Amino acid sequence: MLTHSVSERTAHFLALEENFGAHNYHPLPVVLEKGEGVFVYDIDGKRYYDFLSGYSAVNQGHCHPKIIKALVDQAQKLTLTSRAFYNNLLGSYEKMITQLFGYDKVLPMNTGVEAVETAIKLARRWGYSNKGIAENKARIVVCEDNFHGRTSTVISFSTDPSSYKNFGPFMTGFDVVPYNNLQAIEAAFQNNEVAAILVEPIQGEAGVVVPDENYLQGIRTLCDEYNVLFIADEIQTGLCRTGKMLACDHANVHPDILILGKALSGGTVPVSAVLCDDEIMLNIKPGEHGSTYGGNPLACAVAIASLEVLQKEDMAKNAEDMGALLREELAKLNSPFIQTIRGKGLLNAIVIKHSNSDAAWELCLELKENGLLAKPTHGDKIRFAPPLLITKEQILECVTIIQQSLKILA
Ligand code: IF1
Repeated sequence: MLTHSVSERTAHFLALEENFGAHNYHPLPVVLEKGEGVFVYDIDGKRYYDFLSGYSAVNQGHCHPKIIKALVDQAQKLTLTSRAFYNNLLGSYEKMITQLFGYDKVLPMNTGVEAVETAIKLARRWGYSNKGIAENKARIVVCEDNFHGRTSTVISFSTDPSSYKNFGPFMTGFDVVPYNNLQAIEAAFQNNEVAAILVEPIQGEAGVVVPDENYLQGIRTLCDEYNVLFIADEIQTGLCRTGKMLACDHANVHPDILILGKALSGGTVPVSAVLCDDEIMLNIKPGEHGSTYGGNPLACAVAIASLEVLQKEDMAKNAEDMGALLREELAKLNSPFIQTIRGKGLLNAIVIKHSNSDAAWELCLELKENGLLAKPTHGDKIRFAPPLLITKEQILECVTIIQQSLKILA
């Protein structure tokens, strides 16, 4: 077993979090102090490539100057009005994001899971008001190995015991089907109490599971046939991460409800959004849903800048090209320890093959020593998801770091 020592300063910060913070994470032993573009720097000034990007919240790169400028300028004017009053940014942000994604309206929230909860309420409300489902009978189809957040409702339909065990009792009204299986969805849709299906276009937490080419189009077709709403959770896959503005764009599919989060704020403050057309959105009347910070002017300023940066710097194209290069170069390593390389754009993962169940963790410790930060998901998978402005030279340097680090598994 390798022992990776840490500096005294690092040990000091690890101890603070150990002693005074909840133990709801098991972070890599590195203490970060600064971020800029694809790089983060620890408290000893060491530089790392960030291959996690805040779980895809930092698509635009750490502290993107245009996003930070928008944040700082607005922070000195007005940060929060509450929705009891109007503000001068919300309407223009709403116009921009609805026209960009092709929906009538947006409901602004903060964290991703709040947007997922909002989408669930909108779908149920539509089920009762528009589809005629009996009160409290609406069902929503979800997929095995889903990850949509950590509130009590959302973990109610998780299939991962580490997300739901001993957090019951659970919310009812959800039917679980295997991912990437259209027959299972059609079977679930035979129940006319089904109001919607909630799905990740690519399953992120499950280890970047990319479905068959026809999957999303198949869901769209089934939803049209059975009058079921298609809810796409693009919180992790959206905003250029997979090589298109939305992962659904690869399949030319338009969901009925689109959920965005994470990179909508470029990693500054929590900003999420639920987009859909009037037929669905206007079922929620004044006073029936909301949030203290939802749609605050600071969030609007940052979201406008974050969306502008993604478009002006054509980050989808770069994600497409650099992702293809990354997967190609990883394959060329022909490593006996890499079982699978998979992903789309710059949302990628490798599956480690090794007799030691800690191999992925050990590899991540070695990657850290060599200047690249990544973290295992579900034991043997390591997500490789750098900020979308990474260059070809940087990708090649990172592949060399990965190649060098794999040697510790021998
Ligand atoms: C953690 C995972 C990733 C998400 C999708 C909704 C949410 C997320 C597709 C909720 C959030 C985050 C949560 C964070 C780690 C990270 C994560 F490992 F948990 F699953 F990215 F894969 N839908 N994902 O990925 O958004 O409320 O967090 O803003 O909980 O450890 P949130």
